[in-house]
Amino acid sequence: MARSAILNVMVSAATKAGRGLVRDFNEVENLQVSRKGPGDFVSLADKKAETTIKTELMKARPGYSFIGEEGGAEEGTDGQHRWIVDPLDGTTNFLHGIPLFAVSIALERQGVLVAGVVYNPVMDELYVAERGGGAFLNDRRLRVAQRRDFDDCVVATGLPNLGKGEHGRALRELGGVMLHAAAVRRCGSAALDLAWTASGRFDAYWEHGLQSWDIAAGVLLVREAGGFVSDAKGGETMLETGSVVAGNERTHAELLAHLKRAAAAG
Ligand code: 2AM
Ligand code: CA
Repeated sequence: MARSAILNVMVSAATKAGRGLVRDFNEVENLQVSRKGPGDFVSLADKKAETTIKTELMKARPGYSFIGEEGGAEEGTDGQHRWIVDPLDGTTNFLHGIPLFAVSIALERQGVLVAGVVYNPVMDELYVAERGGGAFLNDRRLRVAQRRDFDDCVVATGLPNLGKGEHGRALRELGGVMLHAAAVRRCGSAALDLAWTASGRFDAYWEHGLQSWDIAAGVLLVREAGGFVSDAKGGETMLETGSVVAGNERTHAELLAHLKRAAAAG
């Protein structure tokens, strides 16, 4: 596939940051036994990755706005474009030596997602999408899963951590979906959950309580793989509400219906 110049910049930033994260990830294994634990080290790894990405992106497009998990928002002079960056999605996994984490970079133009990159550096899986240009995994074109029967479907979700989010709602929804899906998975990286939905590994996915940088790139990946993505009400406010529901036309609709039923039961 022919990548645009701007997508090449995003890929280069994501892979560079990803290589650094893998080096630090290998260190985390050694730190697990130390009294202080790897917490501080991980937040440093996170910040380093964001700096790498921001430097690369700002060098290529100095006027664009930037919002990243670590650095907060920065208003650019351009007024049209915004980078939405999560340098390390799946921080808890990273901290525990679980090799499921990713770099996520999205580009918005006038509020519309136009390019997205999700990179899993341990598996060396690079997911890219451009609006209208399709979604790809390491240059292979992606298509969401085509399963139609929900009882054949593997459905992914994310659950709120201790002290965060709405545990009751999560349990009600999980209970509702478990009655209908073949299996449920919970992997701990929203960016990868969406990338894996785009690639057809997951038939559908939902989660609440997310930030725009967790999902911006992944939302475009799913759409460009022919999938459907919405917020919890079927609307378009995923980045604002932090709720996301994704799948193919059919699994997305059925998952939404199960979630609405669970909400009504609450
Ligand atoms: P993070 O790893 O960058 O924190 C896990 O279910 C997903 O939720 C991850 O993508 C995680 O991103 C994201 N997330 C966002 N806000 C979170 C929070 N307050 N607590 C836990 N996970 C959060
Ligand atoms: Ca994140």
